[in-house]
Amino acid sequence: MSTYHPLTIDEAVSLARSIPGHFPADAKLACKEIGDGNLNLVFHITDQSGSDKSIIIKQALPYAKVVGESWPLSLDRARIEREALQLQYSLCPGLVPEVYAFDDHLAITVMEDLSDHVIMRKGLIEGVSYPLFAGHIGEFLARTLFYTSDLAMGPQDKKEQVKKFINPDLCKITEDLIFEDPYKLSDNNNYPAYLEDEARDLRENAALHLEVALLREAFLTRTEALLHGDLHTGSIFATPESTKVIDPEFAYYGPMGFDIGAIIANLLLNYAAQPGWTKDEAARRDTEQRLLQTVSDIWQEFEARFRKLWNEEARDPMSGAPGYQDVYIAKVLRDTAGFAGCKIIRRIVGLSHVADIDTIEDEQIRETAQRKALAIGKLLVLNHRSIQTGNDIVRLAKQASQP
Ligand code: SR1
Ligand code: MG
Repeated sequence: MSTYHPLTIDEAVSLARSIPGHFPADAKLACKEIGDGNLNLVFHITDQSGSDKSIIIKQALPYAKVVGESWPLSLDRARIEREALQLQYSLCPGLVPEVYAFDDHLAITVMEDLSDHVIMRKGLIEGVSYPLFAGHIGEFLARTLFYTSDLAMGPQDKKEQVKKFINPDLCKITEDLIFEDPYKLSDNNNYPAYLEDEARDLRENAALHLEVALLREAFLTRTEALLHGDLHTGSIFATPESTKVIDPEFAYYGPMGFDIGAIIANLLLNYAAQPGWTKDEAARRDTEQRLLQTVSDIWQEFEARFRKLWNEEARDPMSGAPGYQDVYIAKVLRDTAGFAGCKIIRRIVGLSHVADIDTIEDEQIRETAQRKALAIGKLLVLNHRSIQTGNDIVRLAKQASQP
């Protein structure tokens, strides 16, 4: 049995060589550690002798890289991530990388290299448009959420699956960074002095605290489906034609709207950041409109597919009860809006930000984008319980953007 230690570059190359049937025996392998996330090492291994074969080896570190060894994290998250990837691949093979091998003792997953794709956050910042994205992510969300829920699984099998995806360390990160820290004084928070008025409002706004408490309760208690758990645009590799969802290390059983809200939040963060990236006013308005349309399309694509799966595949004996589907979907939509709001707020004042906003060079434009994002986030959280259509989310985003 291998004992856990962070792999060296040479060890990563040997491991790559040992994967049956992947690289030719005489391959000249090159390896780079390319992890730019918060929690893991990522080795990119390529064959320099012309076979065009390549792989990714991802290894969990026993602590959060972004903070250091003072923030320990369980290595079991690598097993959880790998099992979630395999399950998601079985449900959506075109939308998830293939797992080739793994070693749970070393907290390692060997998987398909997607470097012909670009991290979607980077693509969006560069102005790339993704016309097929709403359909792709709607498909991913509908299938992964439906097939892992009580609607599609027998209650016994589902509970067995819930056990496998208990993920306390990673859930604690979410609980702290999304549902707690932004609403109190915390060393984890990170925002410029000029946003102190906004931060104070987040700490003192009682109406906001009630809505966040309700959303937090849903996150803590509702085992609706196996979530990706961190579905932001940095967890998606994309081209205009293709979408691949990666990094489900935060996977756990929770409320469906948490995943849908995550992706919508990140599109809205990019929307708020547009004045920093698209200088021509007409082009900027087009891009903003396209982003808002994508938000609305994602909900529609999800809802249409989820309803179809429900009508054709549901095994829950009560799933045909008149009105049940509509009530269920209305709840998922309200959660989607509320979680989207929470996720926007944390990316402005919390520990971990987004490049869409933080890398805007002009401080005045950056500040305006931050304030716009916070206004959108707060409106979504405060109004989430009265959201009735996907377009209501877009309406609130536009309303928050009025000067
Ligand atoms: C300490 S980890 C900070 C953030 O990075 C991940 O992508 C999650 O969003 C987490 O909240
Ligand atoms: Mg990640």
